[in-house]
Amino acid sequence: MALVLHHYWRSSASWRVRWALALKELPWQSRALDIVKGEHRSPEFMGVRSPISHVPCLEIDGRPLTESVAILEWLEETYPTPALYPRDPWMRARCRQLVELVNAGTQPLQNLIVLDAISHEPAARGAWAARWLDRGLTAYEHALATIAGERGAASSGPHSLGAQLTAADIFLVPQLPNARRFGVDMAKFPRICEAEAAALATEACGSTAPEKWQPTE
Ligand SMILES: N[C@@H](CCC(=O)N[C@@H](CS)C(=O)NCC(=O)O)C(=O)O
Repeated sequence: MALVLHHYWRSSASWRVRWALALKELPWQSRALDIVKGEHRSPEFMGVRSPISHVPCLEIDGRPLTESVAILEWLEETYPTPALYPRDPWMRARCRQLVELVNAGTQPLQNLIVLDAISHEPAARGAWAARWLDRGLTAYEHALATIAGERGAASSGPHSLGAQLTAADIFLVPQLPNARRFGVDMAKFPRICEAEAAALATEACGSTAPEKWQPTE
């Protein structure tokens, strides 16, 4: 199967997909776009690959698929091991809840197109992004405490859902450089920081991090 990923090095949603591909050990071709330069708004990209002009887009044997949740679920169903979602239905639901806290409840509010609509003044953009990142991470930290209570304190951590890295971590961790960049006080989120440290230490994560994909010029 030929996999071609259209992505931007600093896009959190792009990092999710690079990471899932690495975990599944799938080879893929890279098509880098610079969304700060507006390359994702070209008629060719919007017309054929991503009508909403978002990265990432994974082309699967020439068929373009956007939305990182849909991409991860397709990868999971097509290449089930190693698993990105827990098998237990309740923990699977919890995993999807954490995924959506980031995907629907946090990331869209600090997206480039939203910041452009809010203000072109850096301080105002930063305050807006920090506000919604702080809200989303507060909810995520709270959810981790609830889940740990359900599972028993002994089984909590180091990852979001316990011993195994899951899709929840793959959505959470790429959001955190943005939170720091916009000045969110990460000391308020000890479990999130623990999950981040554990995820960053995994082999598959390393090659997929933004700095590995940052253009040299
Ligand atoms: N829900 C989408 C979000 C995609 C998204 O928002 N991508 C951002 C980069 S992280 C983007 O392309 N932004 C372009 C813009 O704001 O103009 C997904 O998970 O794939």
